Amino acid sequence: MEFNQITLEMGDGWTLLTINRPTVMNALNQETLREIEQALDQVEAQKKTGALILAGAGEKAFVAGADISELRQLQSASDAERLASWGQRLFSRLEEMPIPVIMAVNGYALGGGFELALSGDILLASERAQFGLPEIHLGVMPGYGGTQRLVRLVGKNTAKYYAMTGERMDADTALQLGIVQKVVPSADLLQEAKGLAAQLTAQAPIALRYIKQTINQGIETDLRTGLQLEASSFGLLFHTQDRMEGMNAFLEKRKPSFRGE
Ligand code: CO8
Repeated sequence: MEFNQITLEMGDGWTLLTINRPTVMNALNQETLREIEQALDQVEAQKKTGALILAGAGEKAFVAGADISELRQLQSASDAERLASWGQRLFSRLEEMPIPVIMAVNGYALGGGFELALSGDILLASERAQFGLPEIHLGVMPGYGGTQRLVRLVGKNTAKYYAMTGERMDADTALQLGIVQKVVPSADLLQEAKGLAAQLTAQAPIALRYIKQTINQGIETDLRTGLQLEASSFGLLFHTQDRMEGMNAFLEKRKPSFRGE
């Protein structure tokens, strides 16, 4: 499939989706949202995609938010609500994908761009990355999940601080707050992301999927229910051939070869 606003590249153990609108800092217009949806359809249709990496084209931005020129033209509250709900559905779909999703944040991740990054499983940031929720400066608020996902990572008042002031944070601050898992030199970012994707791809895929699902669902529930969920997922993994392979490989002192079965 031909895309105008994104590129999609598949390699050994990784798929790289790049938002490709560098002249507007990779801002998300509706065509870009649609193309990301179509790209996810393609990724999900492939059997062996490994991990998905999202990145922004160019030197300066991951994604600098929703496209403000498009937002300005929205005519009504219901148009704005519809667009917010669409973006939220898309980001939730990313968050719930059955494969790991790595966000490679090379520069500005602002507004909808920060919200997009927050829907990933693992965030790698270049030293130049800047995160923020500047919607308040436009007289609005986060609409693609920022008020909900950031608070779950950093707590109530820190989330309020960033959403209410619009202040940006640098990569090291995002690392300290637990938003980002690793900060790397800009030149190494994509290589690092592909290396991590390959590392995850070598793990047992069903176990990876259950880990992701159990953490995602567990954080939305109470501890007792979360623990039940964990026990039941743990039990289900004992039906897989990969668990025999993993345990046999350990006892036979060799590397496991997982097949996702
Ligand atoms: N939308 C549209 N165009 C943008 C955006 C954007 N979000 N960000 C940058 N651009 C454009 C600029 O207008 C400029 O275009 P031109 O060259 O034609 O003048 C070009 O990109 C380069 O930008 P700058 O000249 O501003 O570059 P700087 O290096 O000086 O600054 C910044 C870079 C800091 C990223 C700056 O461009 C900026 O502050 N951008 C806007 C950031 C922002 O406010 N983001 C939040 C947007 S709102 C949002 O994301 C809401 C999400 C929820 C939506 C819910 C649905 C309704």
